[in-house]
Amino acid sequence: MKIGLLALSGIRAHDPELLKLGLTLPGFVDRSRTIASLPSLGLLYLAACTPRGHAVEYFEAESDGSEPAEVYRCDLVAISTFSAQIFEAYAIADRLREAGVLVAMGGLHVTVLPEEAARHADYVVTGEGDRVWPHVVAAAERHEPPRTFRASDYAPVDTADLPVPRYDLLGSRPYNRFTVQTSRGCPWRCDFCASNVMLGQRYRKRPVADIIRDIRAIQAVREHPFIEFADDNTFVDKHWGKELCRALAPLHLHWFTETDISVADDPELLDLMRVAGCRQVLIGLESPTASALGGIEMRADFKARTFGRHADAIRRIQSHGITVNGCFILGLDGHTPAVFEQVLAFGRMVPLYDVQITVLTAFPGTPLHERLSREGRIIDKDRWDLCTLFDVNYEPRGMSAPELKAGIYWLTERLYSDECTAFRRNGFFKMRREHRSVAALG
Ligand code: B12
Repeated sequence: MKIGLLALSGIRAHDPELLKLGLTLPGFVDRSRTIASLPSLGLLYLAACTPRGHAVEYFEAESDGSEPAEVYRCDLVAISTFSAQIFEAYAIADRLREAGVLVAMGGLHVTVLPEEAARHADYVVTGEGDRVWPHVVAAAERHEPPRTFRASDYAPVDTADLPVPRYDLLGSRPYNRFTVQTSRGCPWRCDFCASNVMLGQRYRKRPVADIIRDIRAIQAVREHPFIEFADDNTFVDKHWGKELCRALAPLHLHWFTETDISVADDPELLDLMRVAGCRQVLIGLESPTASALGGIEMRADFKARTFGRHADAIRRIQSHGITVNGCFILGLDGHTPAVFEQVLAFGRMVPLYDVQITVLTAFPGTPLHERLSREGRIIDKDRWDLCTLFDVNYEPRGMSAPELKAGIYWLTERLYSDECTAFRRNGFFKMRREHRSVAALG
């Protein structure tokens, strides 16, 4: 068979006011451009798990949501789904099926809503696709009738036995970053987190040698790749994290990852990360006030417990030459309209190199979605396309939805202003210089 893998990448946001502001604010737009073009690692894994004897090709949907003409030459097309692009994905799937092409859908969104997806796809897959995919391919070969495959019905995925994602299929597409997974899952259970729906399983690290093997496969197709670790929380295990950094150092890479604030507690790890090429860590600070954090992380109240250490932890990480992208969620139940001033004050006091503000978003399958639905606080039910992290689609508790939107516009203009950005960037360079002088004296 000829199998097509179809990714729908890019960034999504609908609020016209925010888009207008975004277009005029350099800091904001630069970041969007940087992250918008990443290949779909999930599909590259599927390619690697495809049984021999089939031709596999990777495609990206066009920026207007249409599919490239070549996918119609495939016998089977695999589509990977996120909520924000799900209606575009369903429309493409409908067109393909009408033209006689078999369609398989998997990924985060359809894992939560397989019945919805089954109206648009021949084969729907819930959970991690690695083990299930060969069975889907076999079903398509035999033209079996539509059905849903659940990863939980197959042997669990062993992260110590993952193949090399088929980076070679990306050809010369202009990706500015390549994704690699070092681990799957996160020990924390934040009520808003959309990744957890996939990862009902425990936090699983990969063997360091496999990670290096995968990076070498990227280097074989791109000379100086910037690596983005597509993890939920990379440095949970500090001992393993150090081993990983020691192995990365000789590769002379630059990389980015998402992790939690506890990396700041281990200066040796921070040193090793810098030497290994870590350029930025993205950390969910979530709120500039402690009161709004209570209960958000449902296992051990991690976010509330670590709140008091944020400013100091950011200083420690950045003084090691690693920039921090601190993320705030606006509209948590504990937030009042004062939160916008409070985030700005934090941004003017603690020089985060990058700062990200997003709207509280009820992704399907999350405890947050369940709670807001129960409380009748979702504004447009089933508008998954609004799950962008930038569009307001719920009634906040401590303010009205229009107040939340207005506050975000107000904060966006100020937080990403030239003046505020310069303060944050200069602050980072100053911290790094001071740390170097102290280290030199020591
Ligand atoms: C890299 C990344 C991106 C890249 C994606 C590149 C791409 N083409 O895929 C970019 C930067 C483009 C991106 C954009 C966005 N992202 Co993003 N992103 C991630 C991130 C950090 C890693 C994803 C990843 O690579 N995972 C590793 C792979 C191996 O896992 P996977 O994709 O789940 O694939 C496995 C299974 O799902 C399954 N599978 C997947 N697809 C298929 C298909 C078939 C047929 C089968 C059988 C199986 C299968 O098998 C795979 C292997 O086990 C996640 C966080 C996370 N940890 O997941 C957020 C995340 C996916 N993003 C998120 C969001 C909100 C967005 C944006 C809406 C942001 C915005 N405003 O624009 C956009 C949406 C883009 C879009 N077009 O819809 C949310 C999505 C939640 C949801 N329910 O949709 C996440 C979970 C972050 C979060 N916690 O909130 N993102």
